[in-house]
Order: sequence, then structure tokens, then C-alpha cells
Amino acid sequence: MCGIVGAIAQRDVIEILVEGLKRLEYRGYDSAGVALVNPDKKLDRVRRVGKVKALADAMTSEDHPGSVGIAHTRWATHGEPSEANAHPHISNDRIAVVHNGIIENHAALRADLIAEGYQFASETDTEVITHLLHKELLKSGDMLEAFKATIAQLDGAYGTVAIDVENPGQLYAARSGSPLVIGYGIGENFLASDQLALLPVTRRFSFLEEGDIAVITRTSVQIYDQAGQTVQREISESDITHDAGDKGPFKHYMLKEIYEQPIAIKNTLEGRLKNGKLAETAFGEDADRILKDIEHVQIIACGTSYHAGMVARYWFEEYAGISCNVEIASEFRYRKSQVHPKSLLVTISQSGETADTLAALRLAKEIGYHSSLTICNVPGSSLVRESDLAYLMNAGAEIGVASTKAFTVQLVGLLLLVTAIGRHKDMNAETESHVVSALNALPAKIEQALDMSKAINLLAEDFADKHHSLFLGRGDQYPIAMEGALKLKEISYIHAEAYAAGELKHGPLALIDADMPVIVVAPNNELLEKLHSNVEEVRARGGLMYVFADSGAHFKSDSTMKVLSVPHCEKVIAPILYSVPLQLLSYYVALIKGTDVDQPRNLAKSVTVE
Ligand code: F1P
Repeated sequence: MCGIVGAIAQRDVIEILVEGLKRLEYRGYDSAGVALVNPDKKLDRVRRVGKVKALADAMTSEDHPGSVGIAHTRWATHGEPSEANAHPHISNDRIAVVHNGIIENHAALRADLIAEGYQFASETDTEVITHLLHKELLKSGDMLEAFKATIAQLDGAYGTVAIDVENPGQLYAARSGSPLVIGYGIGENFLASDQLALLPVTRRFSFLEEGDIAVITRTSVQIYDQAGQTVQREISESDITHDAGDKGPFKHYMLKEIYEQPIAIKNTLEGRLKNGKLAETAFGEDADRILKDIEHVQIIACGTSYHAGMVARYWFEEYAGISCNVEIASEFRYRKSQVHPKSLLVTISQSGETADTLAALRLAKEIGYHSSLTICNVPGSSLVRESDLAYLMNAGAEIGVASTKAFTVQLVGLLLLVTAIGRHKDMNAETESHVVSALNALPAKIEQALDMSKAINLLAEDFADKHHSLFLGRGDQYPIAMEGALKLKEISYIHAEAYAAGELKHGPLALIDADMPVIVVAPNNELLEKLHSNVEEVRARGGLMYVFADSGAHFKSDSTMKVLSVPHCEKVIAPILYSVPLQLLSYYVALIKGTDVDQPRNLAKSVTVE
């Protein structure tokens, strides 16, 4: 959470910083701020509550010269969203600091600093870094020494960047748990939480590793590793072609990303299928050697990615004949779990930086997992770098906070993984080619599902005055119901619950009345008859239903039920296809509600704090 940008150049950097913040806004958007060293060697700090636009408007109304600066967009952890709590924080008009993550020992440090006479202007944990750095600087007289000494006293997971008006030729950065990328320009250099922020100014990047400290000047980058040794970090040329800054003809990134699903799925399949089969190298050159020995799969993820994992559990056990467990990362990392023999740990994450998922991966390495694999959308992210195998999703940048295309592409990646492992287990060649041909047909099926948009838009009006809703599914559609409910609550703020339809009579049936819309996902599979009975249970209690059904599923619209016909598809890809109308439903309900679709309240896209 929180986005950081830093720049050091010969030219004024304010525009670079503000544009960078706009591109990082998905990481947090409750307040934003910037600090520059101006030509009089004074700190020029501007902060605003609200989105980056409020800051940008404030900046354009006056001149803000300065060729070195740092900027921040915040997702509050310590202290409410207010101007006083917005970053950058400063100490004695000399040091300015931006920070992403959490300083766990901030309370003790704050108490010590107050005892030594430092006055705090905010409730944030960040401000301790600022004053500590100032204190260390007075002690040693050397900014690098002071920065190192400060970092050594901080506990927690964070990324931070500091500037000092007395040393205006340097930016000082440290990575400990939250990503920081250095962007290399010509006679100018940059820093950010994500390379997206810097795409307008450079395509050359290197990633700081855990524990790295960097000193960046206009013309040089010096990196020290955890042991204090000078190190080189590989510089790579970014091939991100999709400039996420552009919404195209769409009103929101979320809608754009929903419509990008056919192409995103084609892109993820590209080069991974060969002659109607899964290519041997689909998971990397080394993958088969590792996957052939696997006897159990443990999936770990958060949020939407967790729902993708839940679908995959059905697939692993049904098609590959291998046992599979799925767990939320924040639970897994804090409980004592038993490791099955020859167990593969699979993490799923759009960002590759989700703090709990990353911690779970690190834990798994300590407790005896055979190997690890990540399904991830961000090359160079922490999960990709720390896993044995990585499936890069190639879904293109996802900007909308509520995940859409990343989810369906994760499902495709997982189905390929089921195939890659299944080959060594119960999946025969015939099933494999069936799965592959279903996947090849998927983009066209999704195009057809997107044609439901108009009908769903109309139906969304029924939800405008509703406060609660219930989503039902069975089998591998149960997690799809969960994902549908998550989407609706995330962006429309309507309370939504999901249940496995067979659980209705064990409690939720008590909630049913005409004010509680019930959304049912009903593909034509072996559980359809059971689902029909569940629908009757709701009807008998006066519930109003919205059924997304296969044309062969024999549901008919009447006064208690609206049926929307979903294109017929192979059973194996049905969970992927049925996600799409539910995404559209939540989008159109949010539009009617007038919420901030791409940046819903209280949320952030990249959850780098636990
Ligand atoms: C997990 C996640 C997303 C969700 C939101 C917050 O992130 O819960 O599924 O849409 O953006 O974070 P990740 O690990 O998949 O990046």
C-alpha cells in the first residue's frame, strides 16, 4: 500500500513526481504529498487530503522549482487520512521522508525521541524515521551513515526514501519488505514503488533486494546489501507495452479490464500450448523435473486470488487426481500446519507483493515444502523472485482495485498447472486435449458473455435500493459465487454473502425475503438438479432470484426469478466464464450507486502491509 516516487535530475522534477503518483494511485488514495529541495536549498512541501488530483491542482496553481524531490500517495495505517498525517514527513526543516509499510517498533522509538526533545506533528509511524534520521545525522555528520544507522533500528516491513536539504545531490532509499524499483535515465535517476510510475521517463529498471540500501545521484546508483557490501543489481529493459495510464474509450479501468479478458487470456496462453497440448516449458525449463515428483498441492493467496485457488482445488482433485488444500495467507502464516510429503506450495497473486502471501512463501521454505511456484502478474515482483517456479500471467497491468482480468487469467494459469501436474498423475492425453481445446475456445466464449452487458445493466437497477444480497453456487461455482459477492461488496458497498447452495437450509434461509436479492450461478453440470431444489427453497420463502444459467439448465423467468442466459461452454471452463457476468453485475450496480468504481473506499490494490 502507499506509493512512493523519487526523482533527481537537472530539470525540475515536480511534473515527474505528480505523474508518477497518479500512476501509483491504485496503491492508496486517501492523501498525497510532495517535498522538493528548492533552489534556495529549502524544503518545499505540499500535502493534500484526498486523491492525487487535489495535490496536482494545488501544485499547478504555483511554481514549484526543484530538481530533487520525493512524493507519496497514502493508504492510512497509523493515523486517519489528514493533511498532518500525509507524507512526506519532515524533521527540523531539513530531512523529508516518505514511507510505505509499517514500522512495528514505532511506539518505543517515538517515546525515546520525545524524551530527547523531538516534537511530533503526526500520528504516523513514519515520522519516527524522520526524527531518528535527523538525530543520527547530528551524531555522525554523515548522511549515509545516519541513514544506515536509522534503518538498523527499524523493525517491520517497509520501503522508505529520504532527502536532506544539506545533501541535495542524493536520494537515500531502503527496502525491507516493500518493493522499490530504481529507474535509470540519462543524467537523471528515479525511484518508485512500481515501474509503472516511471514509464514516462525511463524503461531501464533495477529492483532493490530485501535489506538493500541505495544512494542515488543524478549520474550514479550505489547499492549496499544487507551485509553493507556494495552490490550491483541487474538492470533490465522493461517491455511493458501496455501503458496502464490510458483508459481508452472506457469510463473506468475496471470496465476496460473486464473487456480485456479475451485478449488477456490469449496472451497468457501464447507459447504455452503446442499441438493441442500443454507445452513442456509452460512453467519454465526446469518445471517438469520438479512437478513430476509432487504428491500434494497447497495453495496460498488472499482476496480474489484466494477464490481462484478455491476453484483450482476442485480441478486438482477431479482432473489431476492429486490432493489439494487452499488457505488464506494471513491464516496459514500464523498457525502450525502439517506439511504433506512432496508438497508443492502454490502462491497466487496479481501484484506479487501481498505481504501475507509473501510471508507464507517464506515460511513454507522453512517448514519443509518440496518446492514453490507462483502464479503472478508482475515480473520482477517479490513472489516471482523468491519462488522456485513462476507462471507469469501476462494479463497486462491491472489498475482497477477490484480484480477482474487477473482473476480469470489466474484461473487459466491454474488449469494449465493442473494439466502439468495431472500428466504425471491421473490425467490422460484425451482429457488434456479436451482441457486445451476448451481453453482455446474460452476467449470467444467470453466475448459472447460480454454481450450480456446490456441485459445486466438493466437488471442492475433492481439492486439500487438493496442493502444485502446472497450469492449461491455449488461445486466449482461456489468460489465463483464468493468472488461475485466480493466484487459487489468491494465496489457497490452492498453487503453480499456467498454460500454453497447446499448450505442454505443450515442458516442463511432465515435471511430470505423480498429485500434480499439472491444471485445464483447455474451452469449445466451434474449438480444442476440439486441447484434446482435449492432455488425452489428460496422461491418458497418469497425470495427474489437472479439466475445466471446455461440455456440448457431449464430455468424460466417469472415474477420471482430473472434468468440470464450464459453462453453454453465446456464444464471445465465454466467457472471462468461465469465470473464475467458477475463482474459486469457488480460494475453496473456500482455505477448506479455512484461509487468510486476504480478506487473504492478504504481499499488499495497492492496490500503490502499485513
Ligand atoms: C490480493 C487482493 C486482490 C484484491 C485487491 C486487494 O492481491 O486481495 O485480490 O482485488 O486488489 O488485494 P494480490 O495478492 O492478488 O495482488
